Amino acid sequence: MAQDLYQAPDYYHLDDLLTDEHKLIRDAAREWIKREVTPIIEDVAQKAEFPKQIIDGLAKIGAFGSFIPEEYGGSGLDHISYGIIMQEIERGDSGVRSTASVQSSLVMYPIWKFGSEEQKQKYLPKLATGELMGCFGLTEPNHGSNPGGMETKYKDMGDHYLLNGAKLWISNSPFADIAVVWAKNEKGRVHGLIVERGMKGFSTPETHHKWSLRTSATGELIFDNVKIPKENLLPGKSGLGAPLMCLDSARYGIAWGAIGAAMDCYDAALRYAKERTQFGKPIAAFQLQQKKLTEMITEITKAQFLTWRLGVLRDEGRATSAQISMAKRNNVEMALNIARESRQILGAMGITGDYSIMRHMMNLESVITYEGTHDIHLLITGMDITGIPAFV
Ligand code: TGC
Ligand code: FAD
Repeated sequence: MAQDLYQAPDYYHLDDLLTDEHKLIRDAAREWIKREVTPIIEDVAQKAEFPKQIIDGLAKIGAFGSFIPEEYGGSGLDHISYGIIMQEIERGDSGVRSTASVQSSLVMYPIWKFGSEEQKQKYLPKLATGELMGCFGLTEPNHGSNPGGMETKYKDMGDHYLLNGAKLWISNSPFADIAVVWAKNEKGRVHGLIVERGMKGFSTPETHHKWSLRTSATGELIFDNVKIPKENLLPGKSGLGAPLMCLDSARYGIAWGAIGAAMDCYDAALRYAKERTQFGKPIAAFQLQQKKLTEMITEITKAQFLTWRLGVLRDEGRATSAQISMAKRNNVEMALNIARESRQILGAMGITGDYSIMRHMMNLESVITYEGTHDIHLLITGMDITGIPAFV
């Protein structure tokens, strides 16, 4: 990849609304991405490899459980800090951000919120350093947008539970040490269980040939009569609301993350448009290209403020699931549109790995589908404003 010349756009001086601590966290993450991720990311994406060598660095910038209290190994930071870290990581690559989101919001968060004190002590400090990596199993082959229909089940066998079923499209599954798995008991009630690699009957085959999120390992979770110790059940909350609370945390991070991808595409397109000459002028001098760039920075600025406000509400404990859905939906679509427009500004160069734009564009095709599809988030907002669910 060409040299990383990234200059983060901040058209309305959003920086003025951040604290000194936010800026320090942001600068550290930004500098680390430039130093450790940019130089390798294109190569690993082309090879469809998860870059394990960056796990330690991700832990050091606070990407694993920044909002988890320090007593459990987290950084005890606010939600705006978590968002900023996700934004900076996704500026580098959505697949890397996925690894961090899953670890923080989908593995550490449920153990912290719904786990026993023993589970918190056992897992959280090691997840915070990356010594243990985790994954989250909700989606199944027959149940994606409708996880309430899940077929994965466990049975109480007296001294242990017996788990059977399968999960599909699971980020981090091929290398995760533990999986937070959502399954129904004999009464049909959803509970979370911690499944550890090495348990007999548990396997995690990798899903290959993805054109998107190639730096993130995706796979299945297969449970064939897996004996789960009783102490591995998350005791704090049952029902579909428990995994949906985790999704709120992850979707919030994605709303910030997508802005990072958009900012990177816009920055590259603006620089290219000023440097590339056709018909004796920089292409930035043509009105058609200015329209594209103007619309991009307008949309980025709107998304930055929407998301910053969402962060304030989340820090105050007032952000609703529907508000989070709106931000995830808006920002991911915005980023995907900006990636497509930026790609065009670069002409043929836009399809090469010399620039990050095509990689962002392909990654965002997953981001617009996972953590609730674009359509599902529309229906969540629709239900919130009308009071009428239109899912079925
Ligand atoms: P519904 O009947 O509406 O709700 C069931 C229960 O849950 C409660 N609830 C929530 N609780 C907390 N937070 C939320 N956001 C909640 N939303 C709903 C609700 O009150 C109810 O509680 P109770 O006590 O009455 O039982 O559920 P539904 O089955 O009608 O589904 C609603 C719907 C469609 C919105 C939901 O299922 C949904 O969001 N579907 C999308 C599925 C999804 O997003 N899957 C993501 C899988 S993980 C992933 O993609 C990771 S990618 C990560 C990466 O690599 O970055
Ligand atoms: P479906 O639910 O089959 O939807 C197909 C289409 O139908 C979509 O366009 C959808 O919007 C539309 N649709 C569905 N229902 C309705 C409706 N009621 N009204 C209107 N339209 C509707 N899951 C996990 O549990 N853990 C993970 O770590 C994880 N990581 C992922 C990583 C990647 C790279 C990808 C691609 C997915 C990942 N997922 C993960 C799964 C993801 O959450 C699901 O793909 C997503 O929820 C959609 O489910 P589906 O693919 O089965 O699509």
